[in-house]
Amino acid sequence: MSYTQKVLDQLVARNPGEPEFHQAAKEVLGSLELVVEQRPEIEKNGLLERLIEPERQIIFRVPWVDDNGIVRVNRGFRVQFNSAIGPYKGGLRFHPSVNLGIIKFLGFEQIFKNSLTGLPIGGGKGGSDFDPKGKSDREVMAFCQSFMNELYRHIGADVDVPAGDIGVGAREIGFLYGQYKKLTGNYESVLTGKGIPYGGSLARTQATGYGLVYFVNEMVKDAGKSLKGARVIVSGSGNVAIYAAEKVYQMGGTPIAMCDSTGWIYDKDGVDLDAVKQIKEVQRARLREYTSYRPNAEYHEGVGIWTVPCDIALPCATQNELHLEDAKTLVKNGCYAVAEGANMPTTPDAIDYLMANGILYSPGKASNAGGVATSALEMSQNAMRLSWTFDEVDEKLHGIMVNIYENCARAASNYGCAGNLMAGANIAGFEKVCNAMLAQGIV
Ligand code: NDP
Ligand code: 2IT
Repeated sequence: MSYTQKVLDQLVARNPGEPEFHQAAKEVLGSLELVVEQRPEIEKNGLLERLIEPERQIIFRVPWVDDNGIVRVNRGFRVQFNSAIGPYKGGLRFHPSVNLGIIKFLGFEQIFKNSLTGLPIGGGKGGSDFDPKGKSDREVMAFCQSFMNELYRHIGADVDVPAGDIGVGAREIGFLYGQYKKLTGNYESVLTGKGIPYGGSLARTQATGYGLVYFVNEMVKDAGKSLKGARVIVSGSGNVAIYAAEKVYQMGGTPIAMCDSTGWIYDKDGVDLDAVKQIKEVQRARLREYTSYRPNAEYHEGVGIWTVPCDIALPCATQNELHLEDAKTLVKNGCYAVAEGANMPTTPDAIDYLMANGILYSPGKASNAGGVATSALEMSQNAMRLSWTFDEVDEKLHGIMVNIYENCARAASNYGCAGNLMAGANIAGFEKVCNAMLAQGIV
């Protein structure tokens, strides 16, 4: 049995009930077969066994009081996965589906993503099963303060720097930051995605979505295609989806469908992003409101967004949202590229199908890395006590995404699987972490 398979079997046996973590690990280790064959020092140093085991996992109680005076208790997580190349870095997710396995899959992916950015950040992730939907601002603040009452002792500007993810945006980061400062008295770069008046970076809000489309631009250009005139499905309607759709317009394409967790819209003339921002960012309402802004658009309850014929599909909502049947429908309808804005949105059998049918495919750890890369730029600006203009940050982001694309494409060619960006991303992301771990000894 191969070394990677042995490590994977151990992982599954020792981490029962964590299917998303198994899925993420299987994909990465599957891509590393050739690398470990060529470099025996990896097995000799137990490197993969160490890589798949988080350095530290913190699980804590988060009690808070709701607007009716009822005591509520949620569970908080922070998984500090790997600090070989820098302080732990990764978002916080607040969603009722959050559990340890989900946070571990996200933290594991984050190791390789952060490495791909070329910046000195390690991998971590955290969150809670708290559901911000339908909560008042006061309830969200009470929750965030209680969450930070425990988290603060585990994080720090040079230790671990959380940020946003699903359910955690500028509002939550503000409450978390205020409580951290209250508890420690330190005004430091302990969170990213902060508001502009208190140390946030311009273009961080846009960064994941914009970065995704910069990446797609490189990928389709290499295949002799263009975003100009492309009809694009962007699933989700949160932070990543909105700014991916905005950049698609800027590059000459048209986003025609978006969704939330209750339904999807199809607007054949192009989605009205001002309406989507108003509904999702300002009102925090459901996307079904969209037809009151655009009466000619369609709204459908439930799943089905992938049935809309398109040239390019950008899954930007959540894990395992694009299944084999969806992949078949996309291919049948003439879609030629699928690029992930979300983390692990495409199921493994759907990825296989897309690649087998010659569809351009990019994994989230490469194409959505612009968000965390810009978080690292926020850390740099904070450390220097200055702030760059929007254009300065955006230009750096663009350069980083072009680099990531080139590095993934090159790694794939070097290992005999040209065009396979999934393998390329896993290998290129792994190499830097691997070399740092080897240099630092058995720790
Ligand atoms: P948001 O909370 O801003 O938005 C999430 C969006 O996805 C919402 O529209 C939400 O709908 C929708 N959604 C969530 N679950 C489902 C579901 N089961 N089916 C359909 N739609 C769903 O989160 P982000 O935009 O920040 O994150 C989206 C994805 O991108 C996640 O996978 C995240 O890990 C990843 N990511 C985020 C980065 C960032 O910088 N924010 C960076 C890199 C990756 P509803 O409004 O109904 O909840
Ligand atoms: O998945 C991700 O890369 C994020 N949610 C962003 C993490 C960050 O630290 O900006």
